Amino acid sequence: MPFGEIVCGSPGSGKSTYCYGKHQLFTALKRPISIVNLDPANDALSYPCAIDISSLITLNDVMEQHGLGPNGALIYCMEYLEANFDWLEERLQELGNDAYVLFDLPGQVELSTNHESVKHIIEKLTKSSFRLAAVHLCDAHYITDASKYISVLLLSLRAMLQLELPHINVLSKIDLISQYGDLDFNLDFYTDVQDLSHLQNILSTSLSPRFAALNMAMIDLIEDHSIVGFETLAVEDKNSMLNLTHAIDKATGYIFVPPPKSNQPPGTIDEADTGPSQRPNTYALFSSALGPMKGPASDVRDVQERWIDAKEEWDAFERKEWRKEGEAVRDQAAREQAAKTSKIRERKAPSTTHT
Ligand SMILES: Nc1nc2c(ncn2[C@@H]2O[C@H](COP(=O)(O)OP(=O)(O)OP(=O)(O)O)[C@@H](O)[C@H]2O)c(=O)[nH]1
Ligand SMILES: [Mg+2]
Repeated sequence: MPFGEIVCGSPGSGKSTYCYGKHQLFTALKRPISIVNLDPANDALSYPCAIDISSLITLNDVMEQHGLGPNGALIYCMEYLEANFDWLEERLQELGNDAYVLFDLPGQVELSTNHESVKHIIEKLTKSSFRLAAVHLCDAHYITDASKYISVLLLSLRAMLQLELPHINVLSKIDLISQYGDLDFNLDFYTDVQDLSHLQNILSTSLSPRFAALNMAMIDLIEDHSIVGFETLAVEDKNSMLNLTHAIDKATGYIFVPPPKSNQPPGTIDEADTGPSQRPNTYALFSSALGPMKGPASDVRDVQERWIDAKEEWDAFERKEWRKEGEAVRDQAAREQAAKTSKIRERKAPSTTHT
């Protein structure tokens, strides 16, 4: 059964970068992964792309032929894809039953909040046995402003209601958050969507009373449904990517069974007790849907410490670790080179004694 993620969110929230980061991570973990580009305006793809909507239709052609602007043309492209779903289905079938597919959507939010084409495409994918989760990226800097945070909550809620999939909201680019000044609350207030009435004081000082009241009414609505929460993401941070992967695997029920000879992280299980073909499978259970969330970045307080409270110290620590790793790689390369040179000398030795 193929699994996948519908990667959606506002323009520039980091969707394509996330797809590329996940491709690199999964390739290193030997997990299957394919990316489908569904953004017809994405003409400089940064990642290896298995299926590209541009092979079916391009934004420029639609703009020229139908006299549309870029946004209208994009909607047309999505409707065209929906009408030609068999084109997509045929290519997805070629990826096989074990495929794990990321669908990189365009940034126009209406595609995941009110326009029907993406919803219908998802329904068709689900019918064709895909197990999908929606991964909705929101730029983390919005949480630095109370009223923008409310907009993000509403947008996330709207996308959840529209797409009707297991839904993971993500505050992306969390590594940049400290650039935007101090947060009014700890990060877990925003990720867990805790008692939002605390926002009231901030809103009443920054907005006219009428709009503050409107915001409070929207807060009540969000709290009544209490279904919005957020993961965090810093795409270049391996722990952050692994933690998000775990949350998504939990949502879809995906269990990864690595190839029999692959290594598992040290200390996962007692290697002496299990044969090689059993080992990775046991690890797979621990590391996927059934396993508890654990490890660095699995607790939002760790994320707060890494990117907000002690960012400079952690940055300095990581630089030091990278330097050490770099030196170890250089030393290893020098040792290998020295070993090679001495072997060559040994091989050459008999001919020099003859001369
Ligand atoms: N620091 C940092 N920058 C990021 C991260 N994710 C994305 N970016 C940057 O954000 C910018 C936009 O990223 P994209 O991946 O193009 O965003 P997108 O959502 O695909 O954009 P559209 O397709 O135009 O909607 C790029 O400059 C990325 O390098 C992150 O986790 N941390
Ligand atoms: Mg993109």
